Amino acid sequence: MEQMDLLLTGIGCLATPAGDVLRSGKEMQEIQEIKDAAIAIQGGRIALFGAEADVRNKLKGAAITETLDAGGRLVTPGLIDPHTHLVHGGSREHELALKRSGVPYLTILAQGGGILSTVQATRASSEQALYEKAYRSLDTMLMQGVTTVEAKSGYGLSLEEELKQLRAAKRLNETHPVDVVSTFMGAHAVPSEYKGRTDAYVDLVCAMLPEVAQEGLAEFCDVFCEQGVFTVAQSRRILLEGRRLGLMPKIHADEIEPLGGAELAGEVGAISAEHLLAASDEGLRQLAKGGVIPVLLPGTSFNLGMNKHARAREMIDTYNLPVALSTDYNPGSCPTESMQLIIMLASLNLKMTPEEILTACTINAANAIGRGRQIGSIEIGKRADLSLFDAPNLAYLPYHFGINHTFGVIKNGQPLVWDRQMIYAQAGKGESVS
Ligand code: IZC
Ligand code: ZN
Repeated sequence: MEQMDLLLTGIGCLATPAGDVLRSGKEMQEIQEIKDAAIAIQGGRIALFGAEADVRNKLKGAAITETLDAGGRLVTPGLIDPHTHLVHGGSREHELALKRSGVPYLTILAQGGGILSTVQATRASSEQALYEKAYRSLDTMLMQGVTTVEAKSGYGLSLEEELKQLRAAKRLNETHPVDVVSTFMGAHAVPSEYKGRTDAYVDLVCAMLPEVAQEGLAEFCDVFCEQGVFTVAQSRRILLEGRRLGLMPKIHADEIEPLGGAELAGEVGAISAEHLLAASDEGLRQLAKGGVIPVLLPGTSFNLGMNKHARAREMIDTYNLPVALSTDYNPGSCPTESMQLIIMLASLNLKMTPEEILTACTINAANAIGRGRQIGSIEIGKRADLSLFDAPNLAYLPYHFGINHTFGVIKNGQPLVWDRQMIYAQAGKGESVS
């Protein structure tokens, strides 16, 4: 312990999942809480943490480059958002009145709006414009305490246009301090030029996969398996072909209709299955059997005005599943970058406890994007990704709602946000947008 880059002192409450690996069922409730704590960081990683008196004792004689006082605040692992449609052109507020008058999400899509409206706007945007728009969203996420996000393509729906979105995401990962993990989702909708010829479009998606894989532009392959979009058989074809080429399957499953997406997730060994509002009992059993992580998106059901919610309590209590949470940030069904809103909705509508919610937004979210060994908990050797909240304890986050609690964010040991101000211009990975 001869030298430390950063010592974070004065932590009123340090809260982290108690284990550094995926947490299932009852384990989700197990949170390690340390009062009056400190964290020592070296080389971007957590070197030491615990009660401040103990940490200081162990550091006796060590040179400490910088010390920051957390001022008695709550410190958690950096939040992780494992399901977003980050990179896209335009917005869809023109559909708001239609939506509020009761026209269903899938009807708007079938009429050529919804996702297809964003496809038009994305195709009309340059890679640079997509990059700049998403960069600002990443800033918003960072200010919410988020340090890693997953980003899906799926608004290009042709090889070139999908690659454009994926390249923008790759550059975001290289230049924005928030880490961006990419998913190819060519099977997000059937583009209008393939209307009525879904199987031909599935052929095209399968033909896109080799280039996506060879260029290393995505780690995962996702499909919107839903009534009127892609069937279970079509989804299976795409996910298996992706898997063969090294892209791990993910699936938008049983969001609106119980098609059997959850069962398919278990069958193909998907890393995660998303939404699951309509998943059957058998589907939930197959998730548990296949080791699939259910990623729940309560912002989407909230914003679509659905009075139905994913069965989080049963998933945790009965099926012993490792639930994760995410925003689903997208311009249609969930236009918000706010993980803190999701934390509130997970409490209100999914009846998850504050401890389960933290687990779902950190270690389980990390595992849903294949990063469970590097991030998602405060453990010696893990990356020093930390969020500081103006809150006395964990339960305060879902309790005091509608505001941003984030006081500070540390990423790879670098303070990016402090005293509610973005300070990362000097600390970022490289170039900034302007
Ligand atoms: O743009 O509507 N559900 N895909 C599946 C979405 C929502 C995103 C969108
Ligand atoms: Zn989605």
